[in-house]
Amino acid sequence: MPIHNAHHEILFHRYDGNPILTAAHWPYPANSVFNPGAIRLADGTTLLLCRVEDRRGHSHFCAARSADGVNNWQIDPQPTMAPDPRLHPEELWGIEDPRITYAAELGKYVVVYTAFSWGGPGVALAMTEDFRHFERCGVVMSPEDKDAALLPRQINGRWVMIHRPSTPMGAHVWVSYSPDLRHWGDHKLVLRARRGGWWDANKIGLSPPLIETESGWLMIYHGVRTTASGSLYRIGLALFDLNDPEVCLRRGDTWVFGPEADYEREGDVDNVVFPCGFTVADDGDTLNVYYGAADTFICLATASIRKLLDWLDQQGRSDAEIMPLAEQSPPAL
Ligand code: BMA
Repeated sequence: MPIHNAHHEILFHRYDGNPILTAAHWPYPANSVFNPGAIRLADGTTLLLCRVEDRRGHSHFCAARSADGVNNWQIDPQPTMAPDPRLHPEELWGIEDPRITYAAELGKYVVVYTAFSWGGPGVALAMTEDFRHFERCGVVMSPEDKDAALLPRQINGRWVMIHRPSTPMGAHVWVSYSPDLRHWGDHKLVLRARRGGWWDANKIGLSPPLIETESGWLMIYHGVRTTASGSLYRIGLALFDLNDPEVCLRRGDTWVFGPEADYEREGDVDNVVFPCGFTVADDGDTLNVYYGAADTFICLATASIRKLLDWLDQQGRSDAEIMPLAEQSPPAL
């Protein structure tokens, strides 16, 4: 018996062969593989920088390469980037959830990831040209902060980072700027978690890096709903001004992708879909979204960028329309 009501537009299509990568594929012992960063290399190869969790509970990164982004993954025989707590104490309990951006101005890939330190999870940054050697810049956003990615180019002479600090006021999405990728400032809150019963109440975060489109920077973000039986991680959409990523042009009210398949419903952490990477196919419109399912598997879903933008155009509202509602205080007792 089908359990999911289909009276909503289906924007993301799961690949039939999901999950595409599991710990069973790994050439060395691993507990789980999930939340991969993704990028297409110059020769068209898709590279996934997979988060691999070992049986201590600590994560590292391992690269998997495929010509078509779906099959025949060549997995590095050893960890590609392992935590290095001796030189980088911030990586004491592992490195997690990489987001990759190609910075053409530098001719380098920039990997922004969560470094799990004694002080909590913070945002760290490393650069690479080949996904074999990594130049670490250390912590760029101190704990507690995660879900960060760099924009692919400078805006008005500054690098731009989207990230998600957590405070007692909730976990919201911020933007920060840097002249050199090392010193960050001019922090601004750009997308607030809603409150109350919303699917994206209290805690949201960037999922993959922002996607540059004609209409603006398309953001795929996750919202976390806390329920009596745990958290539900779902995905929503927002759009930001191309020249000023502080300006939210549209935001959808409903989630567009959430845990439904068995491999998303059940795993080490049930009911999680968590994309950290995307690639765009040669047609310039098909988005391949790589996501962690239930903190256990790596899966693929596709979407049309045009349809996502159309949906935001029709169903989305501007920040000014949404936020007064989110700001409403609870009624006085
Ligand atoms: C988030 C991140 C993700 C993880 C998710 C669900 O806070 O830590 O790495 O996939 O929780 O456990």
